[in-house]
Amino acid sequence: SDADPCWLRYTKNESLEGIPRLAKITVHGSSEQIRSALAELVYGMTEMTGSVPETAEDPNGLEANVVRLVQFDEALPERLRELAPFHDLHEEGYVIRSVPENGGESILVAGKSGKGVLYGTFHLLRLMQTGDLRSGLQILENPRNGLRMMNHWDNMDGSIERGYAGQSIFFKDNEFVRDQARIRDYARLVASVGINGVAINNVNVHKTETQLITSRFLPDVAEVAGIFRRYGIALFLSVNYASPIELGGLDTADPLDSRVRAWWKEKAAEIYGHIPDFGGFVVKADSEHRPGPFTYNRTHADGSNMLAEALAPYGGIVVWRCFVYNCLQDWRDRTTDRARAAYDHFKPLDGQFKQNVVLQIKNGPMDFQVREPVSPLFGAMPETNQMAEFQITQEYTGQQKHLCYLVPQWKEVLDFDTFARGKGTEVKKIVAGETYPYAHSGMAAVINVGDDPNWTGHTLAQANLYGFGRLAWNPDLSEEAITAEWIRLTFGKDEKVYQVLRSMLAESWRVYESYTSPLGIGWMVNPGHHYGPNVDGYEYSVWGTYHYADCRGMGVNRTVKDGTGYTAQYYPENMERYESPETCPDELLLFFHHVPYTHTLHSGKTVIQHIYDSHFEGVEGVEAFIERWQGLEGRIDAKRHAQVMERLRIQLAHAREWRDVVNTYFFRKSGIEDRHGRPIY
Ligand code: BDP
Repeated sequence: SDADPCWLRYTKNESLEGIPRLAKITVHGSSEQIRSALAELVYGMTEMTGSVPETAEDPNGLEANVVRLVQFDEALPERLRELAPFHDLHEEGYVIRSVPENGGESILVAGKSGKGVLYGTFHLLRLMQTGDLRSGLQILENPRNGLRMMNHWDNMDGSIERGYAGQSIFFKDNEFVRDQARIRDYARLVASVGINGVAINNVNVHKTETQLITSRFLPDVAEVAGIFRRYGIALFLSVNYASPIELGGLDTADPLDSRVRAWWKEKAAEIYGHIPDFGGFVVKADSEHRPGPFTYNRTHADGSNMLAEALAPYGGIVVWRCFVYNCLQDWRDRTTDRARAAYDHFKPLDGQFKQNVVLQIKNGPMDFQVREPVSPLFGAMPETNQMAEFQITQEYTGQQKHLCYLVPQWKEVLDFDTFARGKGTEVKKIVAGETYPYAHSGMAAVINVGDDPNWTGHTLAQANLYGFGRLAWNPDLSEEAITAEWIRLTFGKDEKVYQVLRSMLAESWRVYESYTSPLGIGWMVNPGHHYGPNVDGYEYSVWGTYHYADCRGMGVNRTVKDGTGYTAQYYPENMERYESPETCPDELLLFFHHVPYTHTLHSGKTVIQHIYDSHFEGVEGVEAFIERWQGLEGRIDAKRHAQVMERLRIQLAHAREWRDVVNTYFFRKSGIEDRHGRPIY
C-alpha cells in the first residue's frame, strides 16, 4: 500500500555497501513465516543497497558468505545444527550470529520455528537500518511474554471505538474490506515488533459483529487469518456472550446449561474448520451493558470455563477481561468505589479458571487515565493466568491530537513492585508468567491505528505502537533504548533530530499530565467522547468517577481507616504506603486521599499551588515542543514536519483551554490566590 512505512522505512544506506555477504540469501525451511522472512529481507536489502540480493535454497548448508535463514527441522544438516544453540531457544526465539567461513563471514538467522526466523530477520533489518550491522554478531533473544496481543476496537461499519486515526483497516459498510494491502502492511508492522495475536473487532460486540462467528463471515475472517498467519499472528475474535441466544435461537446463555455448552462446542468446531490455528475469544462480559454470566447467577469462572471447554480441543484460549464494574452506581453513595471492582469480582475466584482462560487486567483499577495506581489484581491470583491490558489509543491522553508518549507510563506499571511474593515481584514478572507458572500470560493493548495514511493520526503516535511491541517482547528494555531505535528507524540518523525528538517524547506524558487532571485524580473530561476539559463532567453521574471537590478540598478517600477500603487490596508494603498521606506519592495523592487545598505535598507546595503551577508549566512545555520542532524544519521531510506541527498547534490551543478551565475552577472553589498572580479567571 502507499501508506506511511513507519519504522519499516528502508532508506538507502551507505554503510551496507560493499558487504559482499549481503548479495545473497539462502534459506533452509519451508514454513509460511520463513517465506515472509525471506520476502522482507529481500525487500529491505534491495531498498537499502539498491540491488536485489540473490536467493537460493541451501539443503546441504554449504553456501558460504551469505545471509542464512534457518528454521530448525529434522533435515537440518549437522553443520548448521552446530552453529546455532537451538536448545537455548524458545519456540519463538532466534539467534543472529556471524559465522566465519572461507575467509569471509556469513550471517546466520536461526529459529526453531518460522516465527522465530521472522522475528530474527526483522531484528537483522533493524541493525541494517540503524547502521549497527557489525561483524562478530552474537545475539540470542527469546520473548519474555508468551502473549503479545493487539486488541482492535473496530466495528464492522468501519468506525473504531476510541479510534483517532481514521476508519477501520478491516471493515467497511458491514463487510470486510476488499483491498487487503493495508492489512498486509499492518501485519508486517506489528510482526516486526513481535506481536503474535490480534483481535480484529471491538470488545463491545454489536449485532453485526456477533455474526463474525457464522458462515456469513467466517470465510472472510479466514482470509485475514491467512494474511496474519504468514506473519506469525494468530487471529482472535471478540465474541458476544449472548451468542447462543442471538445466533443459536436458544432462550438462555447460561454457562451451566447443557444446550448452551453444546452450542459453543459446535461453534468452535465450525470456526476451527475455517481457521485451524484460530487464537481464541476475547470477552467483555457483564460490563457496561454487555451480557454475561451474572444474568444467570453464575460466576465469571463458570462463564469463561464454558467457552474454554469449547476451544480447548483445538488449542484455543479465552481472553477474559476483568473490566467489570457497576456503571450505574448511585453517585450519592460514598461507600461504593469503582476502583475496587475488578479485585472484588475476580480475586475470590482464584483457582477456579481452566488452564486455557487468561484474565486480561487493565493496567489501573479505573480506566486508562493519564495517571493511576497499578491494579492491585496483578499478583493477587497465584492460580489464575493473568495478562496486562494497556491502551495505546489515546482515549484519555489527548486522542492523538496531543503528543503523549506512553512508554514511560507503561514502564512504571511493568516495573511496579506488587510485593506479591516479597520484594521484587514486579508486574512484568507476573504477566510474563515468571512469578507463578501461568500456562498463558503476557501483554495486550488497545491499538491506535486506522486507515489514515500515517496509520496513527499523529505521526509521532507511531512511537507508542512501536514501543508497546518492543516492551511486550522484552519489558526490561529501557525507555531510552526503545526511543532511540524508533527515532533512528523512523527519522534517520541526524543527531539534532534525535535530540529534539528524544526530549519531546521523554517529556510529553508528564507535560500532558500537568495541564490536565492533577495528582492522580483523573477524569475531568467531557462525557462521551472524553476529549477536552470538563471538571464536573462526570461528577454527578453514575459512572463512579469522582473528584469530590468542594470549597475545602478534593480527592477520593480510599483508605481502610475511614475511606472505601480500596488500599487493602494491595500487599501490605503498598497498602501502607498508600494508606497515609505522609507516604503516598504526590502524583497519586488525590486518588487515595481527600485533602484540603492547603495540604502540603512532598514537593513543598500546597495542593492548590501545585495545580496552578503545573497547569502553567504544562502549557509552557507545549510551547517549548513547538519551538524545538520548528528547529527541525528542513531536517526531516516537509510532509511529516508539517503534519506534526499542525498537531502541536492544536495541542497548544487545547492545553491552554485545559489550563484555564482547571485553574479557574479550583480558584473559584477554593478562593485561594495564585502566589505568582498569574491570570486565572
Ligand atoms: C473505556 C472506553 C469504552 C470501552 C471500555 C472497555 O471508554 O469505549 O468500551 O473502556 O475497555 O475506556 O471495555
